[in-house]
Amino acid sequence: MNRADLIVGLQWGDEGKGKIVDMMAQEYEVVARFAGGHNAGHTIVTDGKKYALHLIPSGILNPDAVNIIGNGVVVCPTNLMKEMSQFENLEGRLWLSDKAHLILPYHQLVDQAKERMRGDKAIGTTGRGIGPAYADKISRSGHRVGELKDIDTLFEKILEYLKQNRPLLDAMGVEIPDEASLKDDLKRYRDGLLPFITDTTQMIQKNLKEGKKVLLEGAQGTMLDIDHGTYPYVTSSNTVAGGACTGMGLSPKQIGKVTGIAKAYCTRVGNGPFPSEDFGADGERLRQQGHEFGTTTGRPRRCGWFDAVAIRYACALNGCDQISLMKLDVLDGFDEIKICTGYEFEGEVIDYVPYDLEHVKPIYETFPGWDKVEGISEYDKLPDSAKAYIETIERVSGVKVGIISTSPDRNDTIVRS
Ligand code: 2SA
Ligand code: MG
Repeated sequence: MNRADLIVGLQWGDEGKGKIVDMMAQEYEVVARFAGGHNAGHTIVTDGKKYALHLIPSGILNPDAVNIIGNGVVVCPTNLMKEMSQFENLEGRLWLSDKAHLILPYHQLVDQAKERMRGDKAIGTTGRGIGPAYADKISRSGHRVGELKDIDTLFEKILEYLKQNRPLLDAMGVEIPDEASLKDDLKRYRDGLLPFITDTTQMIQKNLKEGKKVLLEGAQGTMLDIDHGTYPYVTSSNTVAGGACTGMGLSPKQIGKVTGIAKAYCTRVGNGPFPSEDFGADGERLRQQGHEFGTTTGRPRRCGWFDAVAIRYACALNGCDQISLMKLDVLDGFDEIKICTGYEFEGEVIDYVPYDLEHVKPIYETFPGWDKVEGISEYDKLPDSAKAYIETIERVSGVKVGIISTSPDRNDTIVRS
């Protein structure tokens, strides 16, 4: 029996998972998503053509790979179908779990209404209906992809749901879509998605048994995990390695090599604690040099220094075998580079992530910078100061930095054996 390799984000998302997943997807026969929804996203450019991926796994660009959207994902049919329209001949190459939950039009409206009601305490969600769809799943009033097989029954169930929730929806100012358009939507979803719906739990188990190479593609990052992240400023799913088991139908023993993706500095979109955020010129420079604007919503990302305390925590939670350090070239030209190696919390120095990350103060170690690492693809060619930086990350996290990226280009990647 083979085991499935896993890629997870170690920070607040946008670590650059896309580049590594895209590179690795070429070598795998099955690529699967296990959590999140179309709040995730990256753009892949191949042969001069640009593809925007939010829900479809990156293996779609490998003509020999099978792609699975697992049960732990929340699926907005409209967005999935739009994404699918970028590709031809998807039948047999893309599968959608019958147990995945649907994001229906009212979920997005509820997401946005709740954010408005929170005012300056807003989470800063992507406004895609992710939270409300997961909330319905957990409170056992959600609807699953498999229900699209019988849309008359699904239609009745949704009407009943809307009836029961009407007072709440009215209070939030959510306008419920009319019945005729709801019925049309459901027909559209069924016609577009039915050929792709299957029991993906059986499928993944069978693939592993047959010795196929399986890659699991995480979304967002560890610090956005519903349990282990900076709650309530998190997304609504388990983004950590454990989420790959529940969100795919795998046992912990079926997880193979775990690669944690981390950016050489730190970013976050949306609100919530971010101890090593830099509000000054350095933060602005990271944003400009790193083009730190969200791919899904275009929002400018908050920027700051590498947080080694958070990385150590993330490596432990995910069982990382290696770190893939991304965007090292963005630090090119800085005179000094900082790493947060501890927190000051309630008058004490701590080296772990506490319950309340809002009130910690970062403690930094400062390193000399370097001129340029952009485009370097051999470890030995890195400047000594860059090596010292990487080795500090290894020392603090206790995990080897096995991959280093020095530009968006696939070729500009250092793979250490
Ligand atoms: P939501 O919409 O309920 O999930 O929002 C809750 C919080 O989660 C944050 N969030 C994200 N932060 C960074 N990147 C995200 N997606 C990446 C992208 C994809 C990736 O490039 O768009 O790296 O996997 C993402 N999705 C959700 C959001 O800002 C809120 O703080
Ligand atoms: Mg991204």
